[in-house]
Amino acid sequence: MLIKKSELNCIAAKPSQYPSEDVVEIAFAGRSNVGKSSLINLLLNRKNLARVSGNPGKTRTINFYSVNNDEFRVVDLPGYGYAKVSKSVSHDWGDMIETYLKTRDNLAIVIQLVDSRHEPSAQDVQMYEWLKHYELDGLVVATKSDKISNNEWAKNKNIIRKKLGMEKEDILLPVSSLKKTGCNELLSIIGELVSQWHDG
Ligand SMILES: Nc1nc2c(ncn2[C@@H]2O[C@H](COP(=O)(O)OP(=O)(O)O)[C@@H](O)[C@H]2O)c(=O)[nH]1
Ligand SMILES: [Mg+2]
Repeated sequence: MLIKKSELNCIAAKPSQYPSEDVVEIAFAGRSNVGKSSLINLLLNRKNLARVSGNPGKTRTINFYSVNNDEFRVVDLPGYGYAKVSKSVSHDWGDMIETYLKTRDNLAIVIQLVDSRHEPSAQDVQMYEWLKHYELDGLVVATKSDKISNNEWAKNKNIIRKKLGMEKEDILLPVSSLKKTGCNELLSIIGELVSQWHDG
């Protein structure tokens, strides 16, 4: 998959603000600070398309990016689990994500990000359960893989799979936005999904 062009398409807080459903969407979900913006910037080959946050928990919107003149969209879902937001705000985010998941006919998959160093949180588990429920699961990316050794990863990948309840055929892919590892694999999986979608 060659990324020739990417641009912000739309910022939405509610469904009436979503863009049209005629372009296939690949969404990214994960807790705040997991490295979602860094990964999107790297994949889309843009330094500052998605903002890398020194101020986690600020994004309360769903951001849609158009790639290759609407060949597909990348959708940045609000980060969850930031400790310093109130219960009600955190509830809004859950609502916002679930509303998107359940209403979006052009959504091919949600790529869930978890930190390669840690056991998934209760909210990570909840998120993966939603994805399974809406049949949008199957691809989990473990971020910041530069921060752990191969030995630790060998251990952590089993912990992550087990805690999320991933099926054998589900993919768990370690990536590092810092070292730029795992990104070509991820792009080729995305390319495959996008072409499957275009082939109907
Ligand atoms: N070491 C390392 N740090 C990363 C990586 N990806 C993101 N970070 C750092 O993690 C923090 C959160 O990243 P950001 O992309 O804003 O996360 P988001 O809140 O999920 O969008 C920033 O300080 C990034 O520089 C990575 O692959 N390796
Ligand atoms: Mg972000």
